[in-house]
Amino acid sequence: MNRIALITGASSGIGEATALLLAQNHFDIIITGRRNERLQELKDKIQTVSQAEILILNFDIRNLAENEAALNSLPDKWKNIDVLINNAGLAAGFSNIQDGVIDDWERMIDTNIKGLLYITRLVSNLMIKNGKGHIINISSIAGKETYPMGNVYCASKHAVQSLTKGMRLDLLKHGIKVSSVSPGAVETEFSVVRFHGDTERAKQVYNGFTPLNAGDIAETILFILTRPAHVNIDDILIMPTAQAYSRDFNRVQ
Ligand code: NDP
Ligand code: 8X3
Repeated sequence: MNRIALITGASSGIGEATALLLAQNHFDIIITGRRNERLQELKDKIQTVSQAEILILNFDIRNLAENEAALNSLPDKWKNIDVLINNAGLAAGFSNIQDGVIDDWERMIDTNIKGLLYITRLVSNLMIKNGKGHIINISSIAGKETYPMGNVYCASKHAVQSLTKGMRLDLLKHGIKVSSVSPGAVETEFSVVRFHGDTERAKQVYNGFTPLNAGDIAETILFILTRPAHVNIDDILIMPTAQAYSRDFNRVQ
């Protein structure tokens, strides 16, 4: 019997690659995000490569009422969520603290921290009722180090690290596993979003070295999910070979 995974932010990047991989590894999947057409395309793609059942929940994770309505809309069978992958997130902007754009700050805090909390509260209650579960939070090297002009994004990912520990402690007595994955540079739509659609600037982030790709993170998540029942992977820090610190790269010019 397939396990059920709910992946937030499955319409691109790490979330999309994870949905594809888990669907080929005995999971039925709830895919979520704001771009419904992307989710529909992903569902169609998955169904050409696997027998997995896919359910789309199309909502903005920043909105508590939308989170509640989406989870309440689940048919009973889909409420047996075994795995929650808290992946939806973004960096918006790259500026010194004194020049920060308030709307960018709010989008990062509302998505990366508050959205993650909203859905975790809802799904962890279902997991407690079901007596099992595993939550994987997608953190970042930015959750372990703070780099110049990364201020609010780094703070939001430090919050994810702290919340991972908080969840692990509070859910311990319920037998629910909690893990985090902390990647360095992964080439997805992340930098295009960070630079507000400036694709040229986004490309420069990955100039001269081979970044991680979304599939690398999906494989790491699958590894975490396929450990025996008595093993909890608390955190994995995964970096490109050519990146040793958040701003230290071995670039070939
Ligand atoms: P992408 O931009 O490719 O994907 C981000 C996903 O998050 C999209 O599916 C997007 O869906 C979803 N999302 C963003 N805002 C919302 C929202 N308000 N409501 C619902 N869904 C939302 O980037 P990545 O795949 O790289 O990012 C995934 C996670 O990985 C993020 O948490 C990011 O911080 C983290 N990360 C990324 C790294 C990288 O270098 N790329 C490195 C370390 C961590 P939609 O727009 O359709 O709503
Ligand atoms: C994304 C990686 O280094 O741009 O979390 O913050 S970084």
